[in-house]
Amino acid sequence: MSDFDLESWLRTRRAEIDALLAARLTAAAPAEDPGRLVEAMRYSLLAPGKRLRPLLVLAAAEAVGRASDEPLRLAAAAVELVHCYSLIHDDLPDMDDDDFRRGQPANHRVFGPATAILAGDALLTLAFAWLAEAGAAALAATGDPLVPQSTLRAIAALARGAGMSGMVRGQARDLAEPPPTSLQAVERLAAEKTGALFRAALEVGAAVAGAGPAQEKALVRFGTHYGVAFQHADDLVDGDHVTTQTEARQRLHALTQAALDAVSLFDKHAEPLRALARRLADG
Ligand code: GRG
Repeated sequence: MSDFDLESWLRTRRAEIDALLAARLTAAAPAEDPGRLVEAMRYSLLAPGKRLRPLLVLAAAEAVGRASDEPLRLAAAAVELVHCYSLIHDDLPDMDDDDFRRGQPANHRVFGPATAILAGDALLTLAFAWLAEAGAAALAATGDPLVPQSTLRAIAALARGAGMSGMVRGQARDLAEPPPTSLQAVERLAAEKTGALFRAALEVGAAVAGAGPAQEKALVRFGTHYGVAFQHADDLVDGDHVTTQTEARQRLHALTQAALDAVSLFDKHAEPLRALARRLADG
């Protein structure tokens, strides 16, 4: 058994991501912030979230042996921006119509739906600016000629996970179709709506860290299984599942094991990734 201390790893990495988000999204003076756009972005982004997706970017990069630095953290934070946008839009009256998020009134309840839509739009677009900026900073710091290519891979992965074949597709399915009634349909929806962004997090980490093809494939498999397992875990907490609790629990454990198996080729540097998966299954 490894003596890796997940709690300490999480504390340090979360604090780094939180500090980066706060510093980068500096408060604009009210006169320079038309319609309280930046205030609305900060309101949701800096609210307490678990920062799971950026943590998975960092853990994937660490598995490949890449130490955490500012460009990597910026790329990780970009995934949190996309996640935060999706939560703001998901809570809108024409979507899930939720009043609370991250322990506070939903963005549209404070700023109104129009500003909430724009805050989400601005977070989504900012994510791609940060990925590009992370690549430029890594290139300037290292001169590594492979950086432009890995940056493009990261940008493409995040766009794919967020967009029409990933999270947005899942959201469209959720709105357009009756709720799924079979385990297979539940997991297809989860893979798109929730899993695609987790998978993208692993792909961003792999790309930025310069993972080789076998390493990248392993990390993508981890992300795919982890994403669906996360949704089962979330549904179990919410008592929100169409299958039996027992079946949901079995699937959570099977998918977690599949995620762990996927990264068996890595050495101890993958301990954060493994510990994050174990923690999901342990609740
Ligand atoms: C609006 C394009 C668009 C997509 C919305 C992610 C999503 C799709 C909707 C969120 C609805 C929801 C609550 C799904 C359950 C799984 C989930 C994504 C939970 C929230 O993620 P956490 O627990 O949240 O990581 P924090 O706040 O900790 O970051």
